[in-house]
Amino acid sequence: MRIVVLTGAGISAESGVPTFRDADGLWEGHHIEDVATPEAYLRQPTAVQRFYDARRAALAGVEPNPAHTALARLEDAIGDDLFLVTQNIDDLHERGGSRRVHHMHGELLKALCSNCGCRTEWTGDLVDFPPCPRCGLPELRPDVVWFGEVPYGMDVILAELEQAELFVSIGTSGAVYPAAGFVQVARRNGAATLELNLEPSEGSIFFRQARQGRAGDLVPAWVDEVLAGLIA
Ligand code: BV8
Ligand code: ZN
Repeated sequence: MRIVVLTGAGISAESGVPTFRDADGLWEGHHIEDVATPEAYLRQPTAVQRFYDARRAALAGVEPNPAHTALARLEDAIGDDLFLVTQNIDDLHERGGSRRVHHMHGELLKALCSNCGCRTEWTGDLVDFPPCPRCGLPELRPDVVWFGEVPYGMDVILAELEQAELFVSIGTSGAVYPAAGFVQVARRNGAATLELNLEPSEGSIFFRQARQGRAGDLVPAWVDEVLAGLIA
């Protein structure tokens, strides 16, 4: 069975990564949508770099939780029949053991050069605008997709959604597009749909099945069911 799993900030909440809903979506009094935009970066590059430097540094203090490791177990069992796409820019899926993770909104641990397009692993700060390892210009920005920018690999994601027999959404509020529209694409292609979330999301009505609770409980239980089904 081909399964597409979409995750959001809720899957990392129990690891201690704040969700966008937490703190009412504010960062230092800024609406996140105001900080996470190309316009904000042009207007106040240092503030935006500090926003991401703080989130990058915080990764050292968090660990994957049972929801992350359960998805890695599922990948071990069904291999490429699982397509894991995340809106999260943290590295907890990979540290939880997942090998194939599609970061549609980018990754905190990568830097992108606005001048030459070079993409490089990055663990430190960018607020001092260090030189790009390829072109040498101080044009490195966080390798994340800001509001108004095109998410990464939409063609790959849409192709996977077209072949999915089951679409599962975990820990997302369904407030941000195009991710919030994936359930409709999957349904149009005849897939079964399941939402695992603390509360009904904005798109909950589009899911055939929805279970409320903490991802750390719901995801391992759901994966056990799937694996049992495989054995049955
Ligand atoms: C684009 C990276 C064109 C940076 C992010 C008007 C109508 C519709 C759309 C738009 C519109 N105006 C503008 C748009 C488009 C815009 C958009 O959707 N805006 C919203 C605000 C209306 N989208 C864009 O700009 C996108 N680009 O559209 O380009 C295009 C389109 C299609 C094809 C080609 C081109 C780009 C959007 C990406 C922006 N970057 N992140 C960064 O991280 O700083 S978005 C960011 O916010 C996240 O990545 C994520 O996507 C979103 C936050 O949502 P969630 O992850 O769901 O988190 P949230 O806190 O909201 O919810 C957490 C959920 O978990 C809750 O439901 C909670 O109940 C649950 N939960 C909590 N704890 C637990 C739990 N569940 C289980 N267990 C728990 N323990
Ligand atoms: Zn460069």
